[in-house]
Amino acid sequence: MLSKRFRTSIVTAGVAVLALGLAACGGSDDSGDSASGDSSAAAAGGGGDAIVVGFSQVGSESGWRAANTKSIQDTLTADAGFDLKFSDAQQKQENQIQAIRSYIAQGVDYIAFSPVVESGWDAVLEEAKAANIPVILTDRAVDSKDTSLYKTFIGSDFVKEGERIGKYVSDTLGTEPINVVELQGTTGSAPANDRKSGFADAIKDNPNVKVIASETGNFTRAEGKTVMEGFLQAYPDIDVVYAHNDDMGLGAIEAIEAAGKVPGKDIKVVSIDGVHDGMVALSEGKISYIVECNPLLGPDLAKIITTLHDGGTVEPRIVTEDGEFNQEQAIAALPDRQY
Ligand code: GYE
Repeated sequence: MLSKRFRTSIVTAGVAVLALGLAACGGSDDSGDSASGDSSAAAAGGGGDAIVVGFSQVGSESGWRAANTKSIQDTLTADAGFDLKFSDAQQKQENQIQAIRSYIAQGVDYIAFSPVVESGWDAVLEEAKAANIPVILTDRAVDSKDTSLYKTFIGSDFVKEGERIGKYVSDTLGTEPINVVELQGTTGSAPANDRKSGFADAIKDNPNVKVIASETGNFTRAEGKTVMEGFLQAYPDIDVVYAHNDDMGLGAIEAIEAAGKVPGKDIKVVSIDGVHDGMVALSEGKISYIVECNPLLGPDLAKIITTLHDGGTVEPRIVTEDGEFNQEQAIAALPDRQY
């Protein structure tokens, strides 16, 4: 019961943050230029014309990504007034750059994308700006210094996610000396960089918690399993696996079981996301703790685009709210989970 109330308040808070983000800047000017207005063909029509949105997705590496894609495709529909062009970059930056260039060439009204890595976007974003096509970052950040290259960045605070899981590890598991291995997300991606640094920061004052190895598993179950197999061979004394997402944690569980050990007992697993399979593993005690990362960004993205289309402006950073779960809370939450 308690956990249900907790969830409700999180959802409410998430909506409030977004509402504030959109409403607070109705008349004000963010650092962007006037790109949202005149160049878009659909804006001139006044009614009826679909808003053309080009969306470049990272790939289909995880359960989180599948839920995120579904949310975007289910929301930006023809019925809702959108013409969505969607492409999957298969975790390759060059594919995303190519997709964005093609959206620019097609003269779409808006470009949205979830950047696979943080760096290397300035040139293509400048091309979008020169073509007067507003860009919206969803889920992951870019490290571009010129923030006028995009209208807003909507998504979770990944540093905070890393801190929250680090606090759990330090406070709950780190009451005695523990050896931690870390499965990092895609190298150079915002969630991998931030979840690593947030975690490191949260455990730094606890001398019991030692990270003995840290490698990328590229956010996939298969690579999480392979990297964990290597860790198990190299280190006989692993106490905790910190996986940057549930899928890599689930891969690690397969490796732990194949090595004849019991996940949740011999080796504890903690992860980030809260996707269905992760929550099931948590409810079974195979994962010990999950910090949530909400993938359902479609409705917020639609709201941002319609706000811009109506001539409004949006906050440059919109943070989605996330919960966290132990076993009991996972059991209570599972029946109502949307992903
Ligand atoms: O945690 C992971 C996915 O960018 C927040 O990407 C997203 C991450 C998510 O592959 O499962």
